[in-house]
Amino acid sequence: MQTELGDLVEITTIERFFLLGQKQHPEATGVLTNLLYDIALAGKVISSKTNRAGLAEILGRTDEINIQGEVVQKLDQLADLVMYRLNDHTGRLAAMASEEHEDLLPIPKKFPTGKYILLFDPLDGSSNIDFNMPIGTIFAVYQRLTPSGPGQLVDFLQPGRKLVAAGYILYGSSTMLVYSTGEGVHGFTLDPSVGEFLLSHPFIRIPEVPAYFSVNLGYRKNWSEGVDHYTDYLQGENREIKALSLRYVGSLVADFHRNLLAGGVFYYPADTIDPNKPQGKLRLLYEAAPLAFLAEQAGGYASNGRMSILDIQPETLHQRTPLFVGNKFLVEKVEEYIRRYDT
Ligand code: FDP
Repeated sequence: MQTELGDLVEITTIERFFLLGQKQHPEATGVLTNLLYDIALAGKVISSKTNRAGLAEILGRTDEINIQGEVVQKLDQLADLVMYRLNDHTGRLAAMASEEHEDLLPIPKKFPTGKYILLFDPLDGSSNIDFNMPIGTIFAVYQRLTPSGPGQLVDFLQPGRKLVAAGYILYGSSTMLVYSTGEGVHGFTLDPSVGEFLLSHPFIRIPEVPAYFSVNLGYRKNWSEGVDHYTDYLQGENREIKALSLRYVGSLVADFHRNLLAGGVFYYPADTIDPNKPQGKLRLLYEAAPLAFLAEQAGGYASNGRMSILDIQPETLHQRTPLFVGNKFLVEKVEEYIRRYDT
């Protein structure tokens, strides 16, 4: 009995943890804390829908094509709507942007606007949905730049350095929420029996000795010389490092999460596959910047091969970028290779 009570005392819910964080900042108004809690709630709703996807017969494709030219999954639409609806009326946001929509998502006129803006990729890795593999939601929060009224495009075109908070919810063998507000990276696991995220991974640091590299090797012949040589380096060919093991789920959140906990590097380089996508596939604002923020907070680094992802000034809402993210020395190494081999 005593042990059970002892265990209970050790339990830190996500709400309690957010509040503890807020207390460190006497100037805080609680708006960000509540916004994070709204996002966590959206994560719980999406998690429950994701787990029941097969049962509820909501798997499968719709006929719609999104602005990235990809077929929209039903679960994508659902996650997108949940994120929007749980955040549209709270008065905490000036506007939102979703990877699924070409334009900004305004706050309905009947609701007040607030001081933050939220970007999200509602269901990343959605080509994995039909195969019961991990998928995730990525989110990014910035302070608005315009003084008041509905949020404008300029509020969204901010470099990752300006992020106030970022994180993801991973729907895997368990559901986890991992986030940072610039004071370390913290992970919570959803306990389905109590319906709450509980602190399971406080102050995550990327292990110094990396274990994995994660990349779609199937595209190798379409990469630059620098990235090709870098891949040899990761495989220990010049004996500078011990060969890393390859793991690639093809779900960015899952691949990132594994390397965050085990050490390693994920990359999706520029390639020559599609002349319309010379910068690779991933989006700067919805995917690369929030994960770069988390990586740096965990002692790692993210680059586009030439500069820090967090220093890139976005020009458009949906711009793409090559991404190399993980252990700092591994990501700096690719910058070295690209400088040496790619003009
Ligand atoms: P998906 O198309 O399944 O949504 O950016 C989307 C993403 O998945 C990432 O989650 C993933 O890392 C990447 O694309 C996988 O792309 P490839 O299939 O080209 O490897």
